[in-house]
Amino acid sequence: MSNFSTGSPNNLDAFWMPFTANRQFKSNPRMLVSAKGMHYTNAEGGKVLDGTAGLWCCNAGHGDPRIVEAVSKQMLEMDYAPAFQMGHPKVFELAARISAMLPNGLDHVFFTNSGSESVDTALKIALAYHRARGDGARTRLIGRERGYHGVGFGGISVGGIVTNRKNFGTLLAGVDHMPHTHFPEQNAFSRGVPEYGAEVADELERIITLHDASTIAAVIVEPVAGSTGVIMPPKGYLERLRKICTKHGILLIFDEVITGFGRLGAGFATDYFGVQPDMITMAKGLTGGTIPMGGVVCSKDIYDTFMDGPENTIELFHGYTYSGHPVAAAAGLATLDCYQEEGLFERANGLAGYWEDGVHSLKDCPNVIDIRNLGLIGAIELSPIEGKPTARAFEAFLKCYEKGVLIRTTGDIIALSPPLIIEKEHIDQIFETIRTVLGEIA
Ligand code: PXG
Repeated sequence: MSNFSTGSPNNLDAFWMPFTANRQFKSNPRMLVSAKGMHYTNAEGGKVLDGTAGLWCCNAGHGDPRIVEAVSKQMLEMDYAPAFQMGHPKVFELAARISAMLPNGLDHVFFTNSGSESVDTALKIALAYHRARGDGARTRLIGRERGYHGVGFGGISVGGIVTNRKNFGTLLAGVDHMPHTHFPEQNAFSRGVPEYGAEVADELERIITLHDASTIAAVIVEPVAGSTGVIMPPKGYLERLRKICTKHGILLIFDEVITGFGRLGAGFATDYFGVQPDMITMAKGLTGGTIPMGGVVCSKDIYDTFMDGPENTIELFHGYTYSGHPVAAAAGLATLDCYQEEGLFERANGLAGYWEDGVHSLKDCPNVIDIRNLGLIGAIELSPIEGKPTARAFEAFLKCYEKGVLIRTTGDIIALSPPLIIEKEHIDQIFETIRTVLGEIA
């Protein structure tokens, strides 16, 4: 007989935590127990200012009553509906609203439950699209060094972060990588997009010459790379990628899991940069982090290519039990209402200058070797302690948390991405706290 009664809240052992130093955490846990607006409350009763929107996802802040109500209502009304061969109204409404937010032609949304699933879905759609067009030799996928596209096998294959790849065998075959766009020598302390580096996009031409365009299905990039420690696209770089992909019949996928839903002060990076991909992957801000949900937006051309055979055949053999889950769809709709009613994307845009000044004010702090920013993203790169990479930034993370500010670190880079409801006084508090901490740990 199963035993359901032995769980204890004081036993931290059973839960294997993701992307976490488990033993270190469990010896000195940092437990968050509630959240409202810009703040978490921890188990000790301390208030913690959220400088990271959870993990880049709580763009509408925490605990907005509109989302809470929509989710509760949906749970009461209908908890679940089968995702295959059945529908429910909210998911259609959400797809229509997302496509209305995007440039013309990006019209069709396939729902998933996370960014990783969105990436794998987009890569599969790219392969199946070329095959459906009778161009099935196009099977190669091109990512970029230092790219992060989640943790599915597709995502880590096109991704370019060595720790996420090296332990997991052979990955997908037929993948190549463009060079990353981080040029600290030329671009350190750039405000917004850096001037130098657009020409590195031409490396894609070299890769295409090596493999031949007729073997390449898609190129995937983060318009702004997040997880790797925040790397901005050099001025003109994304335009150049778009041109090359179009010239060679290669699909361009923008992974907008972090840039989507207002992070740059525009709906999406495609709007911000004025460059239109063939597919966009999204998650996180889609439901403000409240209920897991992701999506892939496809061009009309891609969708129409699939809608071709006999009407009673399934056009794409792909989907998840929880694709377009009604509770997630309700959360998504309410989150879009919050963004719209509060004008949060415009608000982020309006605060971007103040944010930029704030983050760059740390230039004179000890061990700061670069500062980068765009929209409501900020990154402060620290010089590593010799022989102990990541230690300096992790110490800064712990000290900021002790002082009531949640930051995120990756390598020796502090990455900041607050909820879009942030006020100027919160911005001041984040940068004052980091200044104090960088002084203390120098
Ligand atoms: N693509 C991109 C561009 C991402 O940033 C994913 C895909 C995967 O999403 P899921 O929902 O499967 O985790 C991400 C996720 C960080 C951090 O602190 C970033 C992510 C996740 C957790 C932490 O940089 N990005």
